[in-house]
Amino acid sequence: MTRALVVRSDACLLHVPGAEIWVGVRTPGTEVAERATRIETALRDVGHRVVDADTHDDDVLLRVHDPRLVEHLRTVYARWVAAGFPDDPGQDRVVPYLIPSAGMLDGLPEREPTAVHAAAGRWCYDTMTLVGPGTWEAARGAIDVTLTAVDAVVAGEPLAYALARPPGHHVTRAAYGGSCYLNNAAVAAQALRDAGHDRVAVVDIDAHHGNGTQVVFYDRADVFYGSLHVDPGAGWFPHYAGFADETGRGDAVGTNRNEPLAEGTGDDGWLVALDRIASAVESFGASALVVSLGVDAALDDPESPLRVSHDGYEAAGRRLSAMRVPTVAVQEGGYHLDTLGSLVAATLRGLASS
Ligand code: SP5
Ligand code: ZN
Repeated sequence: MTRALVVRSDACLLHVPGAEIWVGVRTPGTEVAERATRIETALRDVGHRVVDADTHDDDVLLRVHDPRLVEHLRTVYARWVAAGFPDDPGQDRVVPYLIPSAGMLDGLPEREPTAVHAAAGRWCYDTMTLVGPGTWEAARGAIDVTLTAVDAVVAGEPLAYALARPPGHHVTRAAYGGSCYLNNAAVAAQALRDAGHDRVAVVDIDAHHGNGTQVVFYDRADVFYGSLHVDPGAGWFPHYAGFADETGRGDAVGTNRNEPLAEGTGDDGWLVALDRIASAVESFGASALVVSLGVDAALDDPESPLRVSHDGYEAAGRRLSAMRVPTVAVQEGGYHLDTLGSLVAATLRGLASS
């Protein structure tokens, strides 16, 4: 079997979500550090080469994200602590209480709020994505992991896997959420563009629609985004994006492709949808590929109902490897600790097959 280059970082373990506030209830966080250690162990066990990330500057990051979002994430936890929230009212994580909606503002300018508890909702769109003491270091470390994987592919490696954590595909240019803080896959795609690939594709096989990556590139005819995911119209996160009629804007119409899938779809339907996306990418003519590799579509995953098997993930990897373009796979979701390592290994086995 061909080995992939796996890039990891200790920094990615520093984010401890602590909790997710769901419908107002504090529930245990699902995007835990053990996800990354389980995946790393599984990939070492099957003989992949594992390297530590190199540090990278903010250049590509600031081409994908609003600099104010990046500055907010860099500083908000210290501001939260300085304002005393861990003691009064007893909240040790940054969590919004007011998120300004388009309807609230009705065209008024979106101001920069003075209070940190208001700023918490200026840049975050849900209550599930808390910021704690190591969140910034981990999210920024995931960018270093991702850019190191891109460097390897640009230097001639056919397949590099970024063991990025926290994940990223729900982050837009200026708003984070969905257990994500910085959009690793979007940064990978932009870095591949900057390295001279004229057309880059992102194929997102996470169970959820990557609304962040979609909108980052929605007006861009040079980056194709394709996703298969559980139908947001059937009541699934991210609820407001991921519909089949979202195809891109302006001269980018046709460079966005969504395949929303019914609950319980299983391997066959999932792979047919992936094949449609892969064929669209081949017509687009991408010379480099980013795979948003979430394994939460799997049978046992607690966060989605798509019921995809290990064989399904391996077959998905094979279909994508048949494109025969340099590939950066970036970790997204996947929450069932006992199987997510073997699911990632199965996908990489497929991705490394041609
Ligand atoms: C990267 C990724 O896979 N993000 C997925 C975020 C979707 N979270 C939606 C959560 C919906 C409510 N789940 C209840 C769990 C309560 N802890
Ligand atoms: Zn997901």
